[in-house]
Amino acid sequence: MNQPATKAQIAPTMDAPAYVTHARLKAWVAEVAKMTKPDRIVWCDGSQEEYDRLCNEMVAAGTLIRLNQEKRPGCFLARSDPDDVARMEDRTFVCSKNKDDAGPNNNWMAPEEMKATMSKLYDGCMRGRTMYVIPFSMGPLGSHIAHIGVELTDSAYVVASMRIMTRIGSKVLDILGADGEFVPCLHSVGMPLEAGQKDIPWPSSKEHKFITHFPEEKLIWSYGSGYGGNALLGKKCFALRIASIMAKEQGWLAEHMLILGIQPPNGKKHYIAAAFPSACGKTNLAMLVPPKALEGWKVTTIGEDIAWIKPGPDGRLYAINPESGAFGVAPGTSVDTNANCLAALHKNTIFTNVAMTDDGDVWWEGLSKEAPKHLIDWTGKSWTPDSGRLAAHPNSRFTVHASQIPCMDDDWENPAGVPISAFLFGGRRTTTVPLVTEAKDWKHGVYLAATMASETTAAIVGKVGVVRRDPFAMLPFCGYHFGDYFTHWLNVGSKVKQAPKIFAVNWFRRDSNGKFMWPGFGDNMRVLKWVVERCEGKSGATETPIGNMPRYEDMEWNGMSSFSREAFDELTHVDHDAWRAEVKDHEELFGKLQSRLPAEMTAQRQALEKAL
Ligand code: O2Y
Ligand code: MN
Repeated sequence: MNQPATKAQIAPTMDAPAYVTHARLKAWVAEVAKMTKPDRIVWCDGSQEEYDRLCNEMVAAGTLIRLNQEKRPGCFLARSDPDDVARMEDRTFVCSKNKDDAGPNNNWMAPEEMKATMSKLYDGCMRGRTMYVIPFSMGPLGSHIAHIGVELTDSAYVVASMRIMTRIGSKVLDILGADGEFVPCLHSVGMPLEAGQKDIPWPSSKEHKFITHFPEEKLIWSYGSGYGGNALLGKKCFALRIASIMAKEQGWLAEHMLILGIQPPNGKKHYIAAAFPSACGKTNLAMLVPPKALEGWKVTTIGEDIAWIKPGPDGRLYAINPESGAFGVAPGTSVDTNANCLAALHKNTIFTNVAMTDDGDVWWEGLSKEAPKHLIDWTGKSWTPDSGRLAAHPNSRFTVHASQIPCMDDDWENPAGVPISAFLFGGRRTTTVPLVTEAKDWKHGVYLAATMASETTAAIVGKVGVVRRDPFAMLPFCGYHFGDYFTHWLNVGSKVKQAPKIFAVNWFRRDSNGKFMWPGFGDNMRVLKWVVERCEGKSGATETPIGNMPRYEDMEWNGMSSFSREAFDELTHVDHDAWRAEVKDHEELFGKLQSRLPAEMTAQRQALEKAL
């Protein structure tokens, strides 16, 4: 007997809008819909109307809270599930056909096995929900350095965030045409709604979480989390893990780097790309305000998290920011630490897991010296300063469009990219690593970057404050074997005509009392000035076993005259015993990568050992 179909039984329309001409894309969307069984499919056009409609729907559903529109026009607050607050490195996999290709730096599972496991989870996972199709461009539309992806997701929060973080919608389909290349990205929060089941503000699977990459197919599958890099698949999954593989195959670089412009007074502008592990103040450095005493020096921002870098026709390396927004850590952001960023957050910003004031504004630790007398904390509970817990989650975030950041460089959307003069590599190191070291040459620079380490922070799930080797700040993001990655960097340097200079920095060294030895923030400009002058062959340095370093007289001390020569000597001191232990640790890292470690890295290590 024929039963009347319930809503949940009605097959979603498989038909793409008439303007979609890409047969492979339409077939993939239909195939995913058949597996995930959404109630409806929405092709995102990327318009303001669409964004507003989704935000209104999310407010009605309790996913977003509209903030005080006088204080923060166009701003919203999202509170995630308390178990879904950060990237999950232990649930992130690179599923290459050959296990060795993923390297010891990645979790691995055979692609068929992972697909079998996840296909079961995906089966019917979008029941009761909408599947959104988000065509997106990583990089300025039509740039020869940019690449296109399409994300299928059942999260409206992801759509709204992707519209800030990337260029999305119909204009991307125009570029894709009928048969352009795109990276397919599938995401589900992993919580189907059975007939009549009420939704919750932040759906995410309690039991199963996977963030997976298939290098040979250039395919991304993510399941179970709605948060940040786990769900906005253009960011870490595509722009770093998959793009790093594409970059190796095609002869370019996809890096975890900010890009900033430095304009000396009456001088030529230089662009510097800088790699730092998660939550090491990258956003602050990218938007640095130079101290008043360095009059005439200007800093502008191209990007604050990721750089795609390709060789240009003149033999230099050119970089774009593949993103169009910032998904930055809120705690610690203040008018003192990052005035540019704070200014950007006054409108059209999605805040996630920060605290809310009684008048519908936002607050987080570090925003003001004194906390408000009463707040609603990131979990939605009443909070007072004596509550004994943080009001904002330490990994709470803002999502803001780059165009709102006052210090964006005029060329931040230049499709040709900007030429890179220097690479900086930095970590959070309490001891041993001096303020700044210049590599002797490209190969030595690759060694410095390959052996960098940092103390872990709240950006990832796990232990905080543990020193871990984080080569190129890419440990969680390199989509293939680190040994091959070092080889790729060595190759790029040998091919370009004008390789950028390479520097290592550490803003976080402490003295024997545990006090930071360097003020950081705006005063980092003094280091950048020395870097730029070294690029121009203008400033001096002294040679040490670990590289070239500025002498006291090579640095600009105007406005900071109380910083003594002795303090600088301590900050740049090379403790040979500590460095010998450091080299042992390099050896341990290299031991893990032995099967594919380029001989040059061993040669560099031996040379350093000898010099010490
Ligand atoms: O992606 C997340 O969920 C948080 S981690 C993050 C966010 C923005 C930029 N960088 C990072 C990072 O971990 O490096
Ligand atoms: Mn990052």
